[in-house]
Amino acid sequence: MNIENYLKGWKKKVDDKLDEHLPPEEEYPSLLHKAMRYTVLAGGKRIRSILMLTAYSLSGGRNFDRIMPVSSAIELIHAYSLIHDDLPAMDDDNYRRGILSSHKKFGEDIAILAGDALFSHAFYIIAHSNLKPILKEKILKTLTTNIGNKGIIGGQTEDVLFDSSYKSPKLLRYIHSHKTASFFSASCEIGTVLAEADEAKVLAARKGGLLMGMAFQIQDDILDIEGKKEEMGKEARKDNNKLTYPLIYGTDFSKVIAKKYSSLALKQLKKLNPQDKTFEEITNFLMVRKN
Ligand code: GRG
Repeated sequence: MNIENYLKGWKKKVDDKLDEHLPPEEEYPSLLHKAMRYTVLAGGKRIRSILMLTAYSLSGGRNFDRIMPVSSAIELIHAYSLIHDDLPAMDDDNYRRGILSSHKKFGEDIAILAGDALFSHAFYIIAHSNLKPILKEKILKTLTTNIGNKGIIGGQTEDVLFDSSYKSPKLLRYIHSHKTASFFSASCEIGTVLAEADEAKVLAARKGGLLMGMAFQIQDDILDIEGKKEEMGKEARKDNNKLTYPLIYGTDFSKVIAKKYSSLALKQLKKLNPQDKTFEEITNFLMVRKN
């Protein structure tokens, strides 16, 4: 299998569904809808969705049409977190996905509202999907556990509160596992839940996703140091006041740690389908990514 074609193929399907699920620009209030579509459709690897879809497929799921709304919901929540993360009160970033960040394009007021609207639209899409009620309930539990105070927002809170006089490895692990890895964990877990896989597989997906998310965020920290703006679609060297793996362990050792997390992730994710190599290929791809 050619992993780049695999990722491209899924990205196209995810993008098409997003286009369908987002309100049209002309619909009143038009500026809000323009801003919602602007960041979501600007690009993005769609990696969380692809992990969900891969976990679903490797756990025996076949009804992709039915579950695609969940991929849209995942991407809308992710885009919401990016828009809010870029705001001056957070990371204050001017660029995202190769274009001006939402608040630079539309102003802070509309960017905040677009983020909020994307967040609620994600749940609207799940609520209106054709999934069985029990599956809706299960995935909502997983999603809300991982994106709220016990997940992304908890991690983001410690990220913004970081004070350079307290460089603790334990705090670093808390920030990375919550700010980023919890959403990876939720995405993999949701794939297995939608495929109605057994508990052992659901647990393996949850653990494997978390470990993969750790590797991903460490790689993100390294890219901030070594990456190029044109390739990343956002400014580099923005993490100077952040608690990162390179800050505590240096760049070279951070690469070793990221590899270790990747191989631990793979050990778990392999349990969904031991013969299949897709997760191995995705993990390798993520380790050499340039954005
Ligand atoms: C929306 C739940 C929620 C929270 C709002 C602002 C905030 C609170 C959280 C920020 C969390 C955040 C943005 C973490 C960074 C994670 C990260 C590495 C983002 C980049 O993800 P990629 O590389 O981006 O997958 P693309 O553009 O490819 O989708």
